[in-house]
Amino acid sequence: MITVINPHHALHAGRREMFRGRLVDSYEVPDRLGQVLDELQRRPLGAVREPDLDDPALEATLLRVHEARYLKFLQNAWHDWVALDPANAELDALPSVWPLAQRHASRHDRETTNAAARLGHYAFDSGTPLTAGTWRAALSGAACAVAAARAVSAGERSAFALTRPPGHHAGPNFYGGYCFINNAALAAQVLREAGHARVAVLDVDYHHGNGTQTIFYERPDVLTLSIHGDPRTEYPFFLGHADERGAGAGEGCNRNWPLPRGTDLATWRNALDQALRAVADFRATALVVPLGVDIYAGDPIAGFQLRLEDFADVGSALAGLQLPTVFTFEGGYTKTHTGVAAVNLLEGFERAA
Ligand code: OKP
Ligand code: ZN
Repeated sequence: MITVINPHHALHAGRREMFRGRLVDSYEVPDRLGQVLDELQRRPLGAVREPDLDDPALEATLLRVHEARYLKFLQNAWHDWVALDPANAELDALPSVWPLAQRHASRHDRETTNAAARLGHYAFDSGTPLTAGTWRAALSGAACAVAAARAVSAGERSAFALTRPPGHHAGPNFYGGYCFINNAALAAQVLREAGHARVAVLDVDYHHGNGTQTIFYERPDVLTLSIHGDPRTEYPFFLGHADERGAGAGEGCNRNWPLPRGTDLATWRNALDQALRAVADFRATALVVPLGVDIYAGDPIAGFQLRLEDFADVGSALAGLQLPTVFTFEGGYTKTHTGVAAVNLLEGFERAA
């Protein structure tokens, strides 16, 4: 398995996020990636490369997944935030006002010119700090996902896009949940364009992959599956129910397995087996796995009960599909076990592949 690492990930280092009425220290910190890299150096799985950052094809791929207006917003958001008030340079950008969805309550077709208010047009939470280096870090991360997918379409059995910020909560025109650009969706899109007629995305992060689901909701060529904490009680709350099955041409091409807080390996594995069957029934020829290891029992912001020794079994079950596979690094927030959990899963995959 090759690993494509984001050399600029640390340019994105949010300081504080809003959580239930207070600003708390960011959970999504550069050390998360450092932990995975350290563990990969202890237990190597293959070559670790950097992506080509001036790949001329990257922009076209980005535009297949995200709206041009959204990407422009992201690219300029920090500059506009500081232009509003030079003192903002010392502060992470967080939204604090949103257009309402209720009937007649707000215009959605007009974008405010106030840079602070504009954040509310694109962000779905106030827990996702946007910083001076966010765009560069996220763009380099996108290059990692694209490079990993290209390697796999060129014949590698598997590749790991080791990048942050994560991506699975980012939609066609929205950010949130620490995510700005949807790396898993980019990987799926690249695999499609490389000739894989049907691609499956199987999201194992604790949190529903709402961004990925939204991006592909009406597409019949990408099957999106997510196993996650039940949105009735768990973030991101407003999507991820079992009855969301896709729409239009994509009807039947989305499946969700919401599970209660406290779910242990046995129940979680049962959902995984159903998801694996769905991938096989779809006759996917390539697989993308948004790899969130916040399903680990020790995670500080999640609620499943998988133990570190369970992760290898998850990896080997994924390998059982025998598909070219791209992993993208998503959640996982412990200060000490994020690397072990991730590499346990990847090693389990490699051993069984
Ligand atoms: C991103 B990914 C903690 C509140 C949780 C957002 C969680 C985003 C998870 N203070 N806020 O799916 O791991
Ligand atoms: Zn998560």
